[in-house]
Amino acid sequence: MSEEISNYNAENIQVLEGMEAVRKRPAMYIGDTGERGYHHLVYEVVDNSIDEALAGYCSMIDVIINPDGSLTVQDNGRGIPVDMHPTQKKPAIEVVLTVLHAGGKFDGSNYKVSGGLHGVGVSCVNALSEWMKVEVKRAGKIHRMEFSRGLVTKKLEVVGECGDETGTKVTFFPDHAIFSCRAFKWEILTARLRELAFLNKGVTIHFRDDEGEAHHEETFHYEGGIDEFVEYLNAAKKAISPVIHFEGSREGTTGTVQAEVSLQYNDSYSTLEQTYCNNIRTIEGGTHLSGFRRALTSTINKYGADNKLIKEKDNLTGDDMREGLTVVVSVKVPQPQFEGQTKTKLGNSEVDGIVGSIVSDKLMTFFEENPSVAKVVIEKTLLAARAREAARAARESTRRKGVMDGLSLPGKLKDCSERDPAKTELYLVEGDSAGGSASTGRDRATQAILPLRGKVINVEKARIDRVLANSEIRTIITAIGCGYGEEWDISKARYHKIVIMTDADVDGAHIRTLLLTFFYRKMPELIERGYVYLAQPPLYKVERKQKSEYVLTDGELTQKLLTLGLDDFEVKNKAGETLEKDKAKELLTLLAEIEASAKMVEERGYKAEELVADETAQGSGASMLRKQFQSLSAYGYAPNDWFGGELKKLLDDVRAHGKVGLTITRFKGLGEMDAEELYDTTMNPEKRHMLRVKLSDAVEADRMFSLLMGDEVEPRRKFIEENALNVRNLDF
Ligand code: 28F
Repeated sequence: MSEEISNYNAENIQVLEGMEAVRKRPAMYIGDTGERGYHHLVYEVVDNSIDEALAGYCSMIDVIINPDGSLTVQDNGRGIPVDMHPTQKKPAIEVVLTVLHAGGKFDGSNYKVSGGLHGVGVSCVNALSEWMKVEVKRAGKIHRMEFSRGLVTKKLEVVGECGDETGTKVTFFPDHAIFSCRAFKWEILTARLRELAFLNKGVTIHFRDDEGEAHHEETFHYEGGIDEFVEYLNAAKKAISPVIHFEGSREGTTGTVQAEVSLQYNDSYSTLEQTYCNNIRTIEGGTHLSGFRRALTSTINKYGADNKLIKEKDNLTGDDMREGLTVVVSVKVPQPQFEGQTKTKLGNSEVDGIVGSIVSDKLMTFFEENPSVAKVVIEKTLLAARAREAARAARESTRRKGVMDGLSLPGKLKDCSERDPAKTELYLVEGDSAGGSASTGRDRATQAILPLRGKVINVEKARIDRVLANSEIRTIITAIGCGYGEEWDISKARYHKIVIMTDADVDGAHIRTLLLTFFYRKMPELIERGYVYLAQPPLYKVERKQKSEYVLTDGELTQKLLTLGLDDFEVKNKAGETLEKDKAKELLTLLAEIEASAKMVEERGYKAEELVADETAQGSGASMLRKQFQSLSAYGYAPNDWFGGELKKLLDDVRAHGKVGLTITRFKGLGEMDAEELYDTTMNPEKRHMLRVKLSDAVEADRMFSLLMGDEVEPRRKFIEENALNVRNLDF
């Protein structure tokens, strides 16, 4: 008894209180207990390995999603010390893993951020994990400790020898009693691991997913660091300058401030600025960005004036100089101050001057040594300025004619009577006939209709003056009411829901994509605030004995018909045993999916049967088919039961049985529904299924739009080639 009591000394109570504090208010430490917080756990552990790499002791980091859903991070650093901690009277490894914020910077340079979301330390991950196992290789021995919800369940012990190998391995399983998220997502982790590899040149991060059936694997390693990051961001754009790289460091008030900038101009009209502090993405910008922008503007103006490329009257703006610019700014700041709504704005005022002086010195030198590049950049800037002036002139003149300003709305807008934008919705409807039905069927108090006749311009490839020359675009700008460019003011939005309503066919998809490109490139704040929606009109109407139902997608129709078809239908497995209802439904759904995959690979000129037989066949179609036939084996069936026709016949019979007594109408377009149907299925707030457009990852979104909408044909073809097979359209 006395032993236990003495164990509960001050340190242990501090640990207990710390763990308890984290588990009581987890969102305070990791942001939220949803998907973001769940993945934030991984970044906390990986950051320790990155710090060990920054200190120069680690070159390889492995991240593995394990089959049981736990996640392992392993590095080949020095290994967390296992000797007794001088003051805490327990091994250093236990201190690092159980005392809040105990990690800190190991080699004195305190770039690790404290407080807020960034750098809460691996002890928080421990507190929020159902279990955690840590293995350290150090001084020839393998040491291990285990924890549950932050508390020691297995004391430190030597479990083996490791020769001269060193490193740290942490495996953890998040506590599902705390998190609503249930699994790690490949796309989320790859985006951040790739970003970390770009930001820490030379580090190798190997990522493997052993849980999903897809068995993803990818290695990130960039000797070129953020230069390669800029190339990656510009992959689908046409470069018009080389990648220009600056770096330097200056003494700040809290230690050395390091700054690194890579930039490249491309022929697009958009600007991409990715800024980081201590590897943290500063989405809201801050003093490193303002320093960069100021230096870019002053250097271009100075070089342009000295070399007679710019005249006084050109009055160029910063925006003009950033048209077509992709830039990555990465600074390392001891004790950074994060401000702003989401604590992602760098506040240290001295960083502005430090970045500014590094960039202006080195950019001026670059221009002087590369006059042809300087000329290209300045000419592009001048064109941007002229286009901006032309747009402003056009706006002025139309304002004088009273067409564009808020007072007189475009004729074809069928506005609603409600004035509070929080209650009103604007439907951008493809075509006059659908526009007519929508206008007839709508709720006139809260729903406005704007029929779109012509094609919307592809803004990815057009400068501001040509964008505003497009009448559809002008009408949309006027209807929304926020103005444009320099005059943009989100508080003037006349609706807080802008709904894109197009046909479910290829033309509809194209118009929808053009509108999304316009909003993403020219009115991003509408998307950031969640004002933009996609209407989901039904694809089918299913009628049976005077009762009619609307079905949104092919997949849903498949499920409905399988349920109906299986009603009194006996399905057996290979061994001849009758399958109970939901097993039978699972099998038939699998057969429908196999049919769709086989059809898709055959459309691409492959023979499905050969792909399945050839273990080495690459490509998403082959791996999908192999996976599906693996699932089929659970029912005792083999591929030739499908290719031989037996299972295909079963699927056809169940389908036919499901359709008995049904009338299935496929809607070719919105115009085929009458006003009441269109309202009831797609606009009625009680029954509709609208999708809200949100930007999960700005880096990927920018790449996607330039890939799909940009000028470069080859990258687009490659992207579609790789991703087309993931498009699921179960034809029934
Ligand atoms: C998979 C996660 O956590 N790697 C880590 C080290 C290395 C040291 C360290 C970590 C010193 C006393 C605070 C080793 N030798 N990967 C990791 N690698 N922590 S975490 O030291 C902890 C500090 O407590 C380390 C010499 N100095 C530092």
